[in-house]
Amino acid sequence: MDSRDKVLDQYSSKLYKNRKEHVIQIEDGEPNVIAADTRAIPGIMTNRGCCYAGCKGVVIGPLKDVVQIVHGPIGCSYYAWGTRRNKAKGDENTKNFLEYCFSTDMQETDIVFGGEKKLKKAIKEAVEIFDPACIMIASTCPVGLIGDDIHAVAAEAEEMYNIKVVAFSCEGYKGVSQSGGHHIANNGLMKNVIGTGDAKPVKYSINLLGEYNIGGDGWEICRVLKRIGYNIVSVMTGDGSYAEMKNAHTADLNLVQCHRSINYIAEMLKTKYGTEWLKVNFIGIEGIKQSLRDVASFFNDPALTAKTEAVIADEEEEIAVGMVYYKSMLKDKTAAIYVGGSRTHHYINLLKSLGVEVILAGYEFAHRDDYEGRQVLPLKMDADSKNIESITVVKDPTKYRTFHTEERIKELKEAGLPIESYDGLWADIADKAMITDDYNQFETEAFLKLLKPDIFFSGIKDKYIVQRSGVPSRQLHSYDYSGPYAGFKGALNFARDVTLAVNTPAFSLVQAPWKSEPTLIGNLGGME
Ligand code: CFM
Repeated sequence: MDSRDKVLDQYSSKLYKNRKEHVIQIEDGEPNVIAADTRAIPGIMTNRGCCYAGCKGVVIGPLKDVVQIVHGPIGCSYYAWGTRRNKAKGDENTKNFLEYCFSTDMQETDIVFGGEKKLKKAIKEAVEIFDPACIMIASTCPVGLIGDDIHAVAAEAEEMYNIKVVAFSCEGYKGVSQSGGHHIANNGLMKNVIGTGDAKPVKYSINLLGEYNIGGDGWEICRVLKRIGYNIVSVMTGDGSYAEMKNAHTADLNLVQCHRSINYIAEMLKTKYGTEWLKVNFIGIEGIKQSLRDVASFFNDPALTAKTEAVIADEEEEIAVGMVYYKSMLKDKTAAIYVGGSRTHHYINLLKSLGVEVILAGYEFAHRDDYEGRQVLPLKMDADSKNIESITVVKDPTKYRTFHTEERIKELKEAGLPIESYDGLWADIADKAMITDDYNQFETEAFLKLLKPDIFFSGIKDKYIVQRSGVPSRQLHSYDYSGPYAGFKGALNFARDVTLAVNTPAFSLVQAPWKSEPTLIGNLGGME
């Protein structure tokens, strides 16, 4: 029996039928179809978050100059407060509200009699105290259940205070994971923010999409892009702002880092404003180099191309000695990576360049296109995906502008530039790797025992369980207070952290408690 069967065999037949579609072992050259973006099974400890987490926590959360009011009981706000390391800095022109936690603190009486009054009061207070240019409202489960009309409240407040007020109906129960919240956030930003600014286009301008500045990743990527000579119009949304995002439609090109959370905006920007998008990966040396070269090929200016090569050579040289050392310390190691919907793929490349092979990988909430590539699109709609609003945009009559002609784009695509394309995880995962979609605690532990990776990359939920069983772990959602991990310098930070984790003697001294102690103690009928 192989590892996959050994794990799945422990399920009841009903569970087996469901999970067998979500757990596959990669076979080189095979289509490798996987089931994804379906409901988690009640009772199974899934690692997913909710729709509100995807909207407020992930996509709109990092917008620093926006007062974000969570309309719901206080627990939802507290949970979202400062738990994701999306760093941001304010300056003399940009306010930064990220350290605050705004909530309407709904109580039972509000649930019974309605919470709109409380929301209006919260907006009034926020305007009086903080004077923001934009307020965003994110609703949590009870709001959807009792039917507060947050959109009407937003429209009224917008008029009353003459500021932008955008409401997101991202109740936690919508959709099957936080992925639905990404989509709702993308729609809201597209309808209400992007395209409302009046800045003029600047030369070689770029939006960086799906980069949330975890541990300072976005700052490091922008440093390199600016060194080459690009103008960053907006970053969506790490260290991002309402002020910048309004003018995102003026960029020449969109770079998509996290495909899962923001591909909707990338597509809509193309349709509405004519901006092409390129899939990039700024994690891992080969990925960064390829991405920078792809961007240079898009602009096709000899001076920019030469500067790209000079910056690559310079940045690479700076980290070369360190990378050789860390590579020697990590030779022939194996890893498992379980993250949300994008990072698993991004980090394979970086680990490969350090000589580490990923043998076990998983996503919490990715869709089939994140695994198999966008050629599987469009996917069949089911009841849950229909529950998430999907909007259609049309060409903007005045702001639509294309950088290249259609023929030129066709040529660039034929030359291999990933314009509007993404090959998914399968493009880089090793043959025989084990993949689990919507991974759960039971499978995590079972596969760790069987496959014994040298290091496990995941999040806070499983970190300590894994470490107690003797396998070192690094958090890939938050970077365990370290980072940045993106860009050239980030790769070196990552290599250092992984080397320290894998080579620390502590984990070889750990013995899982269940190996030496009984897991159940009790007595039966008075007998010991
Ligand atoms: Fe995109 Fe993200 Fe991720 Fe994600 Fe997330 Fe995240 Fe993630 Mo945690 S936007 S899909 S919803 S890269 S918060 S910064 S690390 S699960 S893999």
